[in-house]
Amino acid sequence: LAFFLCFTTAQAQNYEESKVPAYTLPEVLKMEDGTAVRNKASWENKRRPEILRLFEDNVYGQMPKKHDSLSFTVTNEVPNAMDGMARLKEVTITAWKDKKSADIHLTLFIPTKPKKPVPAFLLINNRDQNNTDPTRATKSDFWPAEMVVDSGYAVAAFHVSDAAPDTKDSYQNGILRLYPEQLKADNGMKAIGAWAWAASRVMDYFEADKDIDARKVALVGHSRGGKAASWAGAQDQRFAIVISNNSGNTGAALSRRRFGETVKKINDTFPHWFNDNYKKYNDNEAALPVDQHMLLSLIAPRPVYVTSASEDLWADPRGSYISLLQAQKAYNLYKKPSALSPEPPAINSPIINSYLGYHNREGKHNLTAYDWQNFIQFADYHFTKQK
Ligand code: GTR
Repeated sequence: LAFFLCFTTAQAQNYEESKVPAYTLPEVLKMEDGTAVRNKASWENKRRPEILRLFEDNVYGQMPKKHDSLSFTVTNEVPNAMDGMARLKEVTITAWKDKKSADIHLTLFIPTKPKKPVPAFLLINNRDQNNTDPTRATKSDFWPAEMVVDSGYAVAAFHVSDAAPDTKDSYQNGILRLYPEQLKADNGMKAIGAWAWAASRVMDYFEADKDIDARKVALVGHSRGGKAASWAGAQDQRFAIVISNNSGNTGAALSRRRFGETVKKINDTFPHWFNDNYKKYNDNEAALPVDQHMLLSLIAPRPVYVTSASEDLWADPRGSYISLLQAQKAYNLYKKPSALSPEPPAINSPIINSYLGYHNREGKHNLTAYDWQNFIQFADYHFTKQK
């Protein structure tokens, strides 16, 4: 019994700052070979591609660039949705490769009032499908579509299960049917990569929809969806703003802190999220050639907003903030102003007027109306007020 107790203590999650191990983060602005990165050109041509490849190979898996064709079918259109406030479009985005196809179902409300084209918010929905009910019979603060539309933005969502169902036995049954070679590769894409891939296909659709200002799309994801949103926004520079809500381990939080969820824990519980190589870093974070501050740095110079929730220690609020602070090094190359202070702000004190934004909401792990209000403020600042 003594041995068993000892064993379980060793495996228990750490929630104490004093027990965070000493760690050294890989430098955002230093190449693998030790060369310093001093300007935008070497960042964009050398370090950024290097970091992307390190994340593909060691964490999220490859991002397949090629499909044979893509089609967009509007399956339902309601001109006077939301009591006349919005036009509803339900769109099926179909990707084809080697005679196989996969569908992403998009729900999109476009405000009727402001002049077109409009900026948009896109949510990667990882929770109940009813959160994005197109009929609005069910409403949810997880996707407060009326509030977003009322603020002058189009609001869209797709569900992760279209891209990759969220279980280890079924994740193959989405877009991975088009890319079977990924299932065999140690650096092959799995569910999180597939969700990010789908977000980029929605961006392809936005570029074709004249009602949408595709240069002003803010991508939002919560928790596992926030990991996918961060990865999508890191690679696909068409996303103008990236919002990583309570994304935690292998999202915004630093893995080396081993605070709350750890790499081993996430790989054991969700073996279908990250590539096979990532399992080598179970209880071995120091060997990772990246940490999550480098993921956020890839979003530079585009605005990024990270959130935590005060009771969501599993997702390491402090580690998410330090990660954002470290990512600032890439923003500095572009002289993009940041209002981050060395210590995290108080609870419910959002940092909005900054290229790197952050809040720590009072309460539990969730995506709420409070979070969305701040996302809208952040987008207002960057899309209209600041420019
Ligand atoms: C948890 C998981 C987290 C986070 C969360 C969620 O079980 O450990 O990494 O993704 O689920 O998606 O709500």
